[in-house]
Amino acid sequence: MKKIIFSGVQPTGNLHLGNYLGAIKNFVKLNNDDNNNCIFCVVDLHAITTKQIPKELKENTLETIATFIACGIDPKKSILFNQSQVPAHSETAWILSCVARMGWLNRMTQFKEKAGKDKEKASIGLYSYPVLMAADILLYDASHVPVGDDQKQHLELCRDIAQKFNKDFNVEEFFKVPEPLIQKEFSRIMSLKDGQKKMSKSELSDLSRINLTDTKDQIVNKIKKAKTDTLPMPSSIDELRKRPEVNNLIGIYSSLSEESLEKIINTFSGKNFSEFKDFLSQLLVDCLDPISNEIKKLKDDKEYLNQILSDGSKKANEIASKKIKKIHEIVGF
Ligand code: AQP
Repeated sequence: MKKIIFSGVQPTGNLHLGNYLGAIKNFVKLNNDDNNNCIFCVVDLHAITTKQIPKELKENTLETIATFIACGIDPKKSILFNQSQVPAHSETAWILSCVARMGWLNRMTQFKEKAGKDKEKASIGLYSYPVLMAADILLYDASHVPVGDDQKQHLELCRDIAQKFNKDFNVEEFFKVPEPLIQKEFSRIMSLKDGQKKMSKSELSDLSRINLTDTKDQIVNKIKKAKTDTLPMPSSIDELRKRPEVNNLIGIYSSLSEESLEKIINTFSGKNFSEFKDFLSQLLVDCLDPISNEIKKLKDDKEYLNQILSDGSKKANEIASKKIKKIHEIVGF
């Protein structure tokens, strides 16, 4: 039996190094494994939980697909589509929102972070975002969901919703309870300006993130300006853990080079930050330059990208429409 892998990315702007190291790099590995059937979704319904400009949303959807392919996901092996083209996602989300409990959603930290102080003005969609995410995953009987660490809580909620639906309607194992696939190390890449905040597309300052389409000069400049502290490079893991910004930069280095933290610390211990930053910039440029060139090339071929979305949506609709039909029967429609 093949594993069914499902994950989504919001088309809310330039994808960044956090999306790449926390999620997409893992998607590529999973896509390359013949034991998996992978479904990767551009979650445009999730994107509109915060304000989007329609023309930009369309462009960002194509850019997200271009990024998937540029990073190494093969559209012939994996299903790539956008969520809005498969109506069963919205419909299942409604049904599941009648199963999920307010108390469960009230605990979601992402809503609290994204809604900020003025929760009264946040959209209802932003609040029920994790229920839609559960619908995405459960519709395809996904066994595994590769995500960054920030989505861990939402996945736990998805598991709770699946179990409650199965129990409430007495349909044991109708919804498969999915397993999260979260990398052990560096599953949360932090902002270059604040080691306590995650790197994010919606953060106002572009200096806080490395976009996958950044030029060499932009990368070098952002790493040069990345926040550190006044101490020299750390000489032990214990010391590293107490310095969030430095921990983040060395973590990025380790994740890209696949070298252990110990080895990196030994190499740079006691040296100036500028020396380490030069190596890190070079590593980033070597890794991201081919991806960024490919994204730019693919973005010019809108016909090709639209064709991939249309083919992927057809395949996804075939799977999802069978599942929603069964949901109707179970619920009593
Ligand atoms: N900083 C991060 N470190 C590790 N993984 C991350 N992911 C996002 N940020 C980081 C992972 O990338 C996948 C796609 O995320 P998303 O675009 O659907 O939504 P998000 O988590 O809300 O990402 P952003 O960049 O913060 O977007 P905005 O600003 O639009 O909300 C997910 O698997 C996520 O875990």
